[in-house]
Amino acid sequence: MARVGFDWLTVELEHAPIDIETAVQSFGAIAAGGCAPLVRVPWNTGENIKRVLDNGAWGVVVPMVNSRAEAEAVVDAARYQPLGNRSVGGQLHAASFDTDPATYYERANEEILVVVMIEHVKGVEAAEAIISVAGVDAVFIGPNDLSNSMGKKPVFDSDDRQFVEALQHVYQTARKHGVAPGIHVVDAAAAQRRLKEGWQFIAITSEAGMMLAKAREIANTLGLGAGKGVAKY
Ligand code: 3PY
Ligand code: MG
Repeated sequence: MARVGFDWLTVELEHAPIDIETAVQSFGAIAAGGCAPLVRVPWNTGENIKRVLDNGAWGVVVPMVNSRAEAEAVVDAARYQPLGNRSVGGQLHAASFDTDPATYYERANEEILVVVMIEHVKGVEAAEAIISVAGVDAVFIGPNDLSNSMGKKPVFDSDDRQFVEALQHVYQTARKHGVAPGIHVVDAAAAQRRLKEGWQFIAITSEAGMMLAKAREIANTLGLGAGKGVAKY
Protein backbone atom coordinates (compact mmCIF):
# COMPACT_ATOMS: atom_id res chain seq x y z
CA MET A 1 0.00 0.00 0.00
CA ALA A 2 2.88 2.39 0.76
CA ARG A 3 4.19 2.01 -2.79
CA VAL A 4 0.91 2.60 -4.62
CA GLY A 5 1.47 6.36 -4.71
CA PHE A 6 -0.65 7.84 -1.91
CA ASP A 7 0.95 10.70 0.05
CA TRP A 8 0.11 9.08 3.37
CA LEU A 9 -1.52 6.04 4.89
CA THR A 10 -3.35 5.97 8.18
CA VAL A 11 -2.95 2.89 10.34
CA GLU A 12 -6.40 2.41 11.82
CA LEU A 13 -6.40 1.62 15.54
CA GLU A 14 -9.87 2.96 16.30
CA HIS A 15 -12.10 0.39 14.64
CA ALA A 16 -9.66 -2.28 13.38
CA PRO A 17 -8.08 -5.14 15.37
CA ILE A 18 -4.52 -3.82 15.25
CA ASP A 19 -2.33 -3.67 18.33
CA ILE A 20 0.59 -1.37 19.05
CA GLU A 21 3.28 -3.80 17.87
CA THR A 22 1.63 -4.35 14.49
CA ALA A 23 1.07 -0.61 14.20
CA VAL A 24 4.75 0.14 14.86
CA GLN A 25 5.88 -2.39 12.24
CA SER A 26 3.47 -0.77 9.81
CA PHE A 27 4.91 2.71 10.49
CA GLY A 28 8.38 1.41 9.59
CA ALA A 29 7.18 -0.32 6.43
CA ILE A 30 5.15 2.70 5.29
CA ALA A 31 8.02 5.13 5.86
CA ALA A 32 10.43 2.78 4.05
CA GLY A 33 7.97 2.67 1.15
CA GLY A 34 8.25 6.43 0.67
CA CYS A 35 4.90 7.29 2.22
CA ALA A 36 3.98 9.19 5.39
CA PRO A 37 2.82 6.89 8.22
CA LEU A 38 -0.13 8.39 10.08
CA VAL A 39 -2.28 6.67 12.65
CA ARG A 40 -5.78 7.01 13.97
CA VAL A 41 -5.67 6.36 17.70
CA PRO A 42 -8.49 4.41 19.37
CA TRP A 43 -9.55 7.40 21.47
CA ASN A 44 -8.34 10.79 22.65
CA THR A 45 -5.95 9.86 25.45
CA GLY A 46 -2.40 10.94 26.18
CA GLU A 47 -1.30 7.32 26.47
CA ASN A 48 -2.59 6.44 23.00
CA ILE A 49 -1.00 9.48 21.39
CA LYS A 50 2.36 9.11 23.14
CA ARG A 51 2.83 5.45 22.28
CA VAL A 52 2.23 5.84 18.56
CA LEU A 53 4.30 9.01 18.19
CA ASP A 54 7.18 7.65 20.26
CA ASN A 55 7.28 4.60 18.02
CA GLY A 56 7.32 6.11 14.58
CA ALA A 57 4.04 7.66 13.47
CA TRP A 58 4.51 10.95 11.65
CA GLY A 59 1.10 12.18 12.64
CA VAL A 60 -2.00 11.38 14.65
CA VAL A 61 -5.68 11.48 13.73
CA VAL A 62 -7.73 11.78 16.90
CA PRO A 63 -11.40 10.75 16.85
CA MET A 64 -14.43 12.55 18.30
CA VAL A 65 -13.00 15.88 19.42
CA ASN A 66 -16.06 17.77 20.63
CA SER A 67 -14.74 20.71 22.63
CA ARG A 68 -11.85 23.13 23.01
CA ALA A 69 -10.67 21.27 26.12
CA GLU A 70 -10.53 18.02 24.14
CA ALA A 71 -8.57 19.70 21.32
CA GLU A 72 -6.17 21.17 23.87
CA ALA A 73 -5.67 17.70 25.35
CA VAL A 74 -4.67 16.42 21.89
CA VAL A 75 -2.08 19.17 21.44
CA ASP A 76 -0.83 18.71 24.99
CA ALA A 77 -0.11 15.04 24.28
CA ALA A 78 1.24 15.45 20.75
CA ARG A 79 3.50 18.52 21.10
CA TYR A 80 6.64 18.97 23.14
CA GLN A 81 7.24 22.09 25.22
CA PRO A 82 6.39 24.93 24.79
CA LEU A 83 3.28 23.98 22.78
CA GLY A 84 2.40 20.92 24.85
CA ASN A 85 3.61 18.49 27.46
CA ARG A 86 4.59 15.43 25.45
CA SER A 87 7.00 13.34 27.48
CA VAL A 88 10.51 13.05 26.04
CA GLY A 89 11.75 9.52 25.39
CA GLY A 90 12.01 6.67 22.92
CA GLN A 91 14.17 5.74 19.93
CA LEU A 92 11.90 4.60 17.13
CA HIS A 93 10.42 8.05 16.54
CA ALA A 94 13.84 9.26 15.37
CA ALA A 95 14.54 6.07 13.40
CA SER A 96 11.25 6.49 11.58
CA PHE A 97 12.44 9.91 10.36
CA ASP A 98 15.91 8.51 9.61
CA THR A 99 17.49 10.85 12.11
CA ASP A 100 18.82 10.95 15.68
CA PRO A 101 16.72 11.68 18.79
CA ALA A 102 18.22 15.16 19.37
CA THR A 103 17.23 16.26 15.86
CA TYR A 104 13.84 14.64 16.26
CA TYR A 105 13.16 16.54 19.50
CA GLU A 106 14.20 19.77 17.83
CA ARG A 107 11.93 19.36 14.83
CA ALA A 108 8.99 17.27 16.01
CA ASN A 109 6.73 20.20 16.91
CA GLU A 110 6.99 21.45 13.33
CA GLU A 111 6.88 18.12 11.54
CA ILE A 112 4.39 15.96 13.44
CA LEU A 113 0.92 16.28 11.93
CA VAL A 114 -1.91 16.79 14.41
CA VAL A 115 -5.37 16.09 13.03
CA VAL A 116 -8.50 16.42 15.14
CA MET A 117 -11.71 14.78 14.03
CA ILE A 118 -15.01 16.62 14.07
CA GLU A 119 -17.64 13.94 13.79
CA HIS A 120 -20.43 14.94 16.14
CA VAL A 121 -22.89 17.83 16.15
CA LYS A 122 -21.24 18.95 19.41
CA GLY A 123 -17.93 19.25 17.55
CA VAL A 124 -19.58 21.21 14.75
CA GLU A 125 -21.06 23.62 17.29
CA ALA A 126 -17.63 24.01 18.91
CA ALA A 127 -15.76 24.15 15.56
CA GLU A 128 -14.40 27.66 16.10
CA ALA A 129 -13.15 26.82 19.60
CA ILE A 130 -11.60 23.51 18.47
CA ILE A 131 -9.95 24.63 15.23
CA SER A 132 -8.45 27.79 16.74
CA VAL A 133 -6.36 25.78 19.23
CA ALA A 134 -2.67 26.44 18.45
CA GLY A 135 -0.95 23.26 17.33
CA VAL A 136 -3.88 21.80 15.36
CA ASP A 137 -2.82 21.28 11.72
CA ALA A 138 -5.91 19.74 10.16
CA VAL A 139 -9.51 18.96 10.94
CA PHE A 140 -10.97 15.74 9.60
CA ILE A 141 -14.70 15.11 9.33
CA GLY A 142 -16.02 11.63 10.06
CA PRO A 143 -19.22 11.77 8.03
CA ASN A 144 -20.64 8.52 9.38
CA ASP A 145 -20.45 9.45 13.05
CA LEU A 146 -21.52 12.99 12.22
CA SER A 147 -24.67 11.81 10.48
CA ASN A 148 -25.27 9.31 13.28
CA SER A 149 -25.03 12.10 15.87
CA MET A 150 -27.81 13.88 13.96
CA GLY A 151 -30.04 10.86 14.51
CA LYS A 152 -29.64 9.83 10.87
CA LYS A 153 -28.15 6.81 9.14
CA PRO A 154 -24.34 6.67 9.00
CA VAL A 155 -23.31 7.86 5.52
CA PHE A 156 -20.19 9.06 3.75
CA ASP A 157 -22.12 11.75 1.93
CA SER A 158 -25.59 13.21 1.85
CA ASP A 159 -27.66 16.07 0.46
CA ASP A 160 -29.33 16.43 3.82
CA ARG A 161 -29.33 20.13 4.65
CA GLN A 162 -28.12 19.82 8.26
CA PHE A 163 -25.25 17.57 7.10
CA VAL A 164 -24.24 19.85 4.21
CA GLU A 165 -24.34 22.96 6.41
CA ALA A 166 -22.25 21.23 9.08
CA LEU A 167 -19.59 20.41 6.48
CA GLN A 168 -19.59 23.95 5.15
CA HIS A 169 -19.26 25.41 8.61
CA VAL A 170 -16.28 23.21 9.49
CA TYR A 171 -14.67 23.85 6.10
CA GLN A 172 -15.00 27.63 6.38
CA THR A 173 -13.82 27.71 9.97
CA ALA A 174 -10.74 25.66 9.04
CA ARG A 175 -9.93 27.97 6.14
CA LYS A 176 -10.29 31.02 8.35
CA HIS A 177 -7.68 29.65 10.77
CA GLY A 178 -5.24 28.32 8.17
CA VAL A 179 -6.01 24.74 9.21
CA ALA A 180 -6.35 22.08 6.48
CA PRO A 181 -9.96 20.90 6.08
CA GLY A 182 -10.34 17.15 5.62
CA ILE A 183 -12.97 14.51 5.17
CA HIS A 184 -13.28 10.75 4.68
CA VAL A 185 -14.76 9.76 1.31
CA VAL A 186 -15.88 6.53 -0.23
CA ASP A 187 -14.13 6.45 -3.62
CA ALA A 188 -11.89 8.25 -6.10
CA ALA A 189 -14.75 10.21 -7.71
CA ALA A 190 -15.78 11.58 -4.32
CA ALA A 191 -12.15 12.44 -3.56
CA GLN A 192 -11.88 14.40 -6.83
CA ARG A 193 -15.05 16.30 -6.02
CA ARG A 194 -13.87 17.19 -2.52
CA LEU A 195 -10.46 18.25 -3.86
CA LYS A 196 -12.17 20.60 -6.32
CA GLU A 197 -14.16 22.09 -3.45
CA GLY A 198 -10.86 22.81 -1.69
CA TRP A 199 -10.66 20.04 0.92
CA GLN A 200 -7.02 19.19 1.58
CA PHE A 201 -6.78 16.14 3.85
CA ILE A 202 -8.82 13.42 2.18
CA ALA A 203 -8.92 9.78 3.21
CA ILE A 204 -10.41 7.30 0.76
CA THR A 205 -12.27 4.27 2.14
CA SER A 206 -9.87 1.72 3.74
CA GLU A 207 -7.70 -1.19 2.71
CA ALA A 208 -10.19 -3.63 4.26
CA GLY A 209 -13.06 -1.88 2.47
CA MET A 210 -11.15 -2.02 -0.83
CA MET A 211 -10.37 -5.70 -0.42
CA LEU A 212 -13.90 -6.69 0.55
CA ALA A 213 -15.49 -4.56 -2.19
CA LYS A 214 -13.32 -6.24 -4.83
CA ALA A 215 -13.96 -9.70 -3.37
CA ARG A 216 -17.68 -8.99 -3.38
CA GLU A 217 -17.55 -7.88 -7.02
CA ILE A 218 -15.80 -11.13 -7.97
CA ALA A 219 -18.23 -13.26 -5.95
CA ASN A 220 -21.22 -11.47 -7.48
CA THR A 221 -19.87 -11.97 -10.99
CA LEU A 222 -19.74 -15.67 -10.22
CA GLY A 223 -23.27 -15.63 -8.83
CA LEU A 224 -22.00 -16.15 -5.27
CA GLY A 225 -22.70 -14.26 -2.07
CA ALA A 226 -26.27 -13.29 -3.02
CA GLY A 227 -25.39 -9.58 -3.25
CA LYS A 228 -24.30 -9.33 0.39
CA GLY A 229 -23.21 -5.85 1.42
CA VAL A 230 -19.88 -4.82 2.89
CA ALA A 231 -19.10 -1.82 5.08
CA LYS A 232 -17.41 0.81 2.93
CA TYR A 233 -14.56 1.52 5.36
C1 3PY B 1 -16.65 8.44 10.38
O1 3PY B 1 -17.18 8.57 9.26
O2 3PY B 1 -17.28 8.46 11.45
C2 3PY B 1 -15.23 8.23 10.46
O3 3PY B 1 -14.70 8.12 11.54
C3 3PY B 1 -14.48 8.17 9.18
O4 3PY B 1 -13.15 7.99 9.33
MG1 MG C 1 -15.94 8.02 13.16
